[in-house]
Parts: sequence; structure tokens; C-alpha cells
Amino acid sequence: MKLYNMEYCPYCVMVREKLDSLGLTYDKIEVPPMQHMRQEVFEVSGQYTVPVLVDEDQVFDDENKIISYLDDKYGK
Ligand SMILES: N[C@@H](CCC(=O)N[C@@H](CS)C(=O)NCC(=O)O)C(=O)O
Repeated sequence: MKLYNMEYCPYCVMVREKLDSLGLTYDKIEVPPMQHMRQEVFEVSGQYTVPVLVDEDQVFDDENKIISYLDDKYGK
């Protein structure tokens, strides 16, 4: 699993806390603060905001979608 992340982004913090609480390991990719420098984020997700989570062939571009997905797939 890969998380496109900015350390101080509150939405990224929410996702990191969820990943940690579920005991999941993941690769954290720090993105540059300037939106136009996030080419990889755009290539992966079609937009520039973080967090973006990639799990095998699935891509999620919003913290709420990410958290629901993680709960559904890895929770309980
Ligand atoms: N997924 C959120 C947005 C997430 C978000 O705004 N992330 C910020 C970082 S905290 C971001 O990437 N903003 C674009 C930028 O920094 O230029 C939403 O759709 O409401």
C-alpha cells in the first residue's frame, strides 16, 4: 500500500492514524507543498490533492473514501 502524504496535512494525519490503528504497513511518499510539482500524484489519481492511497489496483483520492475503504477491507 502507498500513501501520498504531507506530514502536516490534517487529512493525511486522519488517514495515517487509521492505517496505524488497523496495524497496516505502507509506503509513505512525501509530496511537495506546491501543487504543480505533484506530477506523480496527478498521474496516479487524476488530481493534485493529498492524501491519495493506492492499494494494488485501487486508487482513492479523498480521506473519507480512504478511511471507509480501509475499515471495510481491513477493519474488524
Ligand atoms: N480530500 C479533501 C481535500 C484534501 C486537501 O485539501 N488536501 C490538501 C493538503 S491538507 C491539499 O492537497 N491541497 C492542495 C494544495 O496543497 O495545493 C477534500 O476533497 O475535501
